[in-house]
Amino acid sequence: MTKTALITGVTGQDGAYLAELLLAKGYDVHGVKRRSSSFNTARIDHLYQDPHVTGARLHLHYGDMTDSTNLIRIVQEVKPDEIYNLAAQSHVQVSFDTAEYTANADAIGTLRLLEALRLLGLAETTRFYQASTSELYGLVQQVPQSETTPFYPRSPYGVAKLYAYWITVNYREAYGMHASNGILFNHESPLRGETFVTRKITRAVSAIHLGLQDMLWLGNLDAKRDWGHARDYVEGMWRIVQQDKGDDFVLATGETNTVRTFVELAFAEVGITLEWSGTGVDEVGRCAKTGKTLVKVDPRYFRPTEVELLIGDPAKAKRVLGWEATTTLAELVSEMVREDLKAVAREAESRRPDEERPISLYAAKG
Ligand code: NDP
Ligand code: GDR
Repeated sequence: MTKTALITGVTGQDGAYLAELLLAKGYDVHGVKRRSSSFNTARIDHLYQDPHVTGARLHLHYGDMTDSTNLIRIVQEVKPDEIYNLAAQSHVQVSFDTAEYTANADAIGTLRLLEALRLLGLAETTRFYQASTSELYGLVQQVPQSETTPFYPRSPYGVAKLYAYWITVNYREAYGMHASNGILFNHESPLRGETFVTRKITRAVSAIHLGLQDMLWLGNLDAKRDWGHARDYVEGMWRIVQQDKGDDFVLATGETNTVRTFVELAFAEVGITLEWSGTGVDEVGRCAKTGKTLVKVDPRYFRPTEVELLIGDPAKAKRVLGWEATTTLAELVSEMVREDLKAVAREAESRRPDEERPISLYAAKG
């Protein structure tokens, strides 16, 4: 029997990897995408199948997590065996500027989907996966962080995701739903959004190497993150949903590194060794060979409240799901820089000869 999955957030990093995985497993995949004034399907264009040709297995629906009737209609039409709720305003810093919207999409949006399942009589048949996050841990209580570590979110994003986490647990307990939380630590890839720190770094390193950008501006270099590869993590999501019962799992590598280390590894990929001097907002990273300043700190990227240290304990996932992260940080950085060298070069080629626009507009953003 062909299984049907519905993915909200299919146009995002994880949505793209998950859609690819589920299609390879023979699923019919339905994705929710937002209407946008410019194309927003670049990450899944390679998976797109002409709906006029019979046998197409990827189907896209316009929708939004803030629109209850839209979500009810999509769930009614698709009647999925599995829902992967990945849609979210997922940028922590942006959530301080758009706190209400973030709560609406990330917290109440999750409730809307769960309620749609109840209203449509699908609560006992459709399995539900919630994209929970290590941002729930926030202010350090204990490390490494596991399924039993207390939560203390530090941003409107983290607080919205806390609601989504608990409403998922509550619907599992109240209505016997097969509903699960994947508490995923940071996972990255060449498809990562350009304003998250890893991709901002690998794009900037590529543009600097190609002579298209002078400098990389960053915020807190001391923050520590447990970084894995998105491809590994979507496999974990699928395994969580295949369990006999809904449950909550941490997916992480179990290793942590500073933003500074990520920057060093990325520059090393293009043959540049960095030397650091100064502290706090005066810290700079220079090319050891030429002395040229390549990295500076801009306090605009500091967060009102920061999550300083994340390191996950994936023991339960290993024991129950047989899941383990397979990509080292060095491999991840290397793949991201290699792909960005190609992407940035392509972008540079496509510019008009007279165009002054900097290659990396992201240098000045998130
Ligand atoms: P992205 O930001 O890359 O993707 C988010 C997706 O959600 C995009 O498809 C986006 O659409 C969509 N979206 C945003 N707002 C809405 C809305 N109101 N209605 C419908 N769709 C919406 O995130 P990731 O792929 O990295 O993450 C997937 C999920 O996992 C998110 O919920 C995130 O919070 C969570 N998470 C991510 C982690 C990570 O390290 N990547 C770690 C832990 C949790 P559009 O393309 O149009 O913007
Ligand atoms: P995060 O990811 O907040 O962990 O959330 P992000 O890459 O944005 O930040 C990681 C750390 O790097 C520091 N930092 C900077 N961050 C950004 N974006 N830009 C900068 O210039 C910069 N300089 C330093 C940040 O302060 C932070 O400490 C991600 C998202 O995918 C969430 O949706 C997800 O839930 C969590 O990971 C797990």
